[in-house]
Amino acid sequence: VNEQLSPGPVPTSNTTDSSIAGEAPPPSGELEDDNVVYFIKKKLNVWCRQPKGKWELGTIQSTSGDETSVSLSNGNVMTVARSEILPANPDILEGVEDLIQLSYLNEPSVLHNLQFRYSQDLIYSKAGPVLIAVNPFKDVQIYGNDYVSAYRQKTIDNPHVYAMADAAYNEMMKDEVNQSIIISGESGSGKTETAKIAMQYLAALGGGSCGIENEVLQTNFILEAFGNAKTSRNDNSSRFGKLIEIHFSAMGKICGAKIQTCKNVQSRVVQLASGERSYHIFYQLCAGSSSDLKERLKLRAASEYNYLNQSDCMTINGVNDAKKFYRLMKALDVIKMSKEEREVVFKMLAAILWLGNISFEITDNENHVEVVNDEALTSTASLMGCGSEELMEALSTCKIQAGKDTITKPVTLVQAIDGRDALAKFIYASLFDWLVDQVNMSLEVGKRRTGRSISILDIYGFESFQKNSFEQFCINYANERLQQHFNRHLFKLEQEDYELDGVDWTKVEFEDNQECLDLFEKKPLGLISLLDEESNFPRASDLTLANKLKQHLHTNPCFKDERGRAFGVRHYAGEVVYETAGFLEKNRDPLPSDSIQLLSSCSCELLQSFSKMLNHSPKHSNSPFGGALDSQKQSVAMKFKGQLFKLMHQLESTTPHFIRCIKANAKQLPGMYDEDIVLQQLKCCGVLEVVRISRAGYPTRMTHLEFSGRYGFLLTEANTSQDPLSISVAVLQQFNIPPEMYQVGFTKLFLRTGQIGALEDRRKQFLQGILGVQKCFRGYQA
Ligand code: AD9
Ligand code: MG
Repeated sequence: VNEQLSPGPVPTSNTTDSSIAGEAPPPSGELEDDNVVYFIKKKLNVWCRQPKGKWELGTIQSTSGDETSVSLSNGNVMTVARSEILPANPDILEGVEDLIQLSYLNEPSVLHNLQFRYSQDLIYSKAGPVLIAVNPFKDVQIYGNDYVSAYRQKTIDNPHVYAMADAAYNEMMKDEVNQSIIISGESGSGKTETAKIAMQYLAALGGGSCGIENEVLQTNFILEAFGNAKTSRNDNSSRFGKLIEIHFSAMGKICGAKIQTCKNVQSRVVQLASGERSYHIFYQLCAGSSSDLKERLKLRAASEYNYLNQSDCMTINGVNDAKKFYRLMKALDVIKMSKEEREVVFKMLAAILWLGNISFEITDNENHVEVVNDEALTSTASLMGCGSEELMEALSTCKIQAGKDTITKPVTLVQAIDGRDALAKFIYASLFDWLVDQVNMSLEVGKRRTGRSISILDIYGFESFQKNSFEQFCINYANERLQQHFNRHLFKLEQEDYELDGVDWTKVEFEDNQECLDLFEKKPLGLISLLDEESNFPRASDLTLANKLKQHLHTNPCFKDERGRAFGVRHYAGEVVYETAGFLEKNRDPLPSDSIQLLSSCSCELLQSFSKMLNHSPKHSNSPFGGALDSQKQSVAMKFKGQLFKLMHQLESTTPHFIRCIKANAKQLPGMYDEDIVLQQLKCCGVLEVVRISRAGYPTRMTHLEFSGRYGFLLTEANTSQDPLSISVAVLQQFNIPPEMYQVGFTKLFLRTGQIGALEDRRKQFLQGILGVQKCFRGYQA
């Protein structure tokens, strides 16, 4: 036996028992009655839940009935119920790269393993096929050209985004199957950064002569300027979901790309919470444009615009908006956006800012208003390319169809403000979509064949707050869809592995979330259909919506009745209570017909085209302000569902690779690991579910050769056969591993959780025994 196997002094704990064969079966899964004795005897570590919920390491001293006395590593002894104790992993498994290698996959073990790694800046780990990325909130020296080459040449193989991108690339080149990298996680967990890291790797690998890889990377600056904003949880929060599909040539070089986006409500343009900002581009434009441009746009400082100064936050620590604007211009150069087009985009942005400064004057005691004729009005009108009079009329009156006649009526202050804001939101949303189209046109390179693409999805993760509204409703629905994709793929992988090796996989349980998806999608009695139906009733309210949902869905097992205007959904990641306040309005997201007419009459061609995209003729609308959904205008939920289906459809034809981003604390600080926050995310992003699926199956897989090589020498009775399979089986029998704990495949052994840890324990004892003998022997020689 090679002495190198055990450097340093031989530990004396756990090794007093030198007999190997004929022991009680090693522990499996949770801590059961027989295991407790085993744990006491072996002084094995356990996790003990503290009164505040934290888990501490310790060893069991004694047990009586349900009560167990535990000696904690901090020196204290405490008595707790058996349910408060979970088995901990043997030391050799400390900080393993893949959680699946752990003998015990319980929550404290998983949390501890990630923390152990995080404390050494090992921010990436695996949970079976899933890559877990824990946000370091600081620069970690594991990126750049040297690392790209190292991962390419496989001189490093520990978990990394590069390793995953490399696997996707290789698989694509080898099998000509489209691949996808699906990144999820909660706000601020690092999805967008991770997506960029993956793109950098692919650009380095697939960089060719045409420079399109640079264009692909530059799109990040453009989309982030227009789609990201500072929120309370992330200074650079993406307010849209993004799928970028990168195409490769037969030589493996990037030859084009396509971006799809998915977003729900855009209220940020007109309304800001304290400490948050609007989209970066507004501040960048105000800070970075030249004096010439400023003059053409009639632009002022950001602080002079109501849409921006309503929040107390105008700048971001460490960010120079003017520099960012300069950077954006360079990116626009790369995608070859013309000077004229740029000018129009900036005009639209300035028009939105000036719109927010338009004010109203109450003219009678019914709160009817007129638009104040000031600089804000004239600036907006000139930027949009319409007359001040027309803009005034569109914002302060509405037309109602009465038989054959059209009657013009003044609107109230609330209606006027809503109408003005709706126009601003609409222009911004359309501008964003138009920009994505422009980027796509520039990335498109000829006709491509499928089979050689890698899509990267960066999408908001599951959200559950104190108060959850329509935004969370849409986001969580999207995550439910993604989760299904994830589960099905994972299960398929498991199944394939078992089938390939001739193992009976029907013994593996698997939970699908189809029921919850049905709750959202079923027609006519699903959440989205019912919401749309209610949005069509002009007299509907938050309460009628809540009642309607309860009336039709209370028997659904995923639906939960809540008091008043709320309802609950049992998501895969936990239960969420949604407040219906604002649901109808956000789902309708109405744009007054007068505004649509105004847009179509503007001399700005871009605005005209936006109005056409609505496919919405004002003549059909009989309720111009905040009324029912127009029959031709799609509801926000339906549109969202449509975009989501398109994304999912595209992903379904790819081989997925999953990355789950985790943020270690809510303060965006380096070096701080908050167990509660991490645990909650592990649950939400389905990592514990992967672990659960694996636990239900046979997570440990070793070839007969590996297994017999590692444990064969422990056999007490000489095995005459040299065949790895029969040696492996003899090992399993000698150690009394129960038959339900393993399966023997054609090439591999499949073991349930906990089995390998116990075998390792025996192996270690044996080796230490031998080392002890060697030391004695050397001492004797000396
Ligand atoms: V949101 O849902 O769009 O609000 P993301 O996209 O999950 O969110 P983002 O990628 O923007 O989070 O990361 C937030 C911040 O974490 C970044 O601005 C970085 O400061 C920090 N971060 C994330 N990943 C890394 C990393 N690998 N190395 C260093 C990182 N810093
Ligand atoms: Mg993001």
